[in-house]
Amino acid sequence: MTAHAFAVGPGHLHLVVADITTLSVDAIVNAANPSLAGGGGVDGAIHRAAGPRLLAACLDIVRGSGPLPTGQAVATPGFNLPAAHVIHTVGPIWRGGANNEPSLLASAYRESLLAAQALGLGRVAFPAISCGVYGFPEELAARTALQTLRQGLMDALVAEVTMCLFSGRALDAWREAAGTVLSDE
Ligand code: AR6
Repeated sequence: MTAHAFAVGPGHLHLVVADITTLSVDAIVNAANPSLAGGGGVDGAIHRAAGPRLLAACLDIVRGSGPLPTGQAVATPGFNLPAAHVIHTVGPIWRGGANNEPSLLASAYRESLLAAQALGLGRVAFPAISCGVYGFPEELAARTALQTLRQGLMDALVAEVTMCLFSGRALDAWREAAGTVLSDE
């Protein structure tokens, strides 16, 4: 597994290339949609690996509280995953950039960190939210995410964040953004 580590305030941020469903962290973040009913991409992979109890837990949440708004986050158990918890968040669909997309993406990261903090979870892994089907440009997503994660680590919301990328090309883009947003360990 390729890994790059950065010290950020009292915590650490790692960039890795991996399948997020294999990571043994306290929580993995799911790039979901408001229905929490599963889907393609990383959402589909997480539901397959966690097993059917994850969908049941998600549907319970939507029955109780309604669809999850873009930029918000909610936690469930991880069921069959090595991660104990899944934090479901909804990133923005890219519609050209003039529709609040960067601040909604920042909110998805920040709210996920706050959900982890509320459960006392120290180690959280994120996929590149909105960078697949939702079409967010990778370089802008990386800068926005890393600035938000940097602030969350400085605020000690969690101790360790892993950005779990899915290709060498994505890793290159995130490394370049990290060079401007973070400082090397
Ligand atoms: N591990 C880590 N990253 C992954 C994995 C994996 N197993 N699989 C895909 N990725 P996407 P979005 C990367 O489309 O853009 C779903 O249908 C992928 O390469 O999963 O937020 C939901 O239900 C990309 O970089 O999420 C929503 O409807 C990143 O994960 C919608 O897609 C995100 O791609 C959400 O779209």
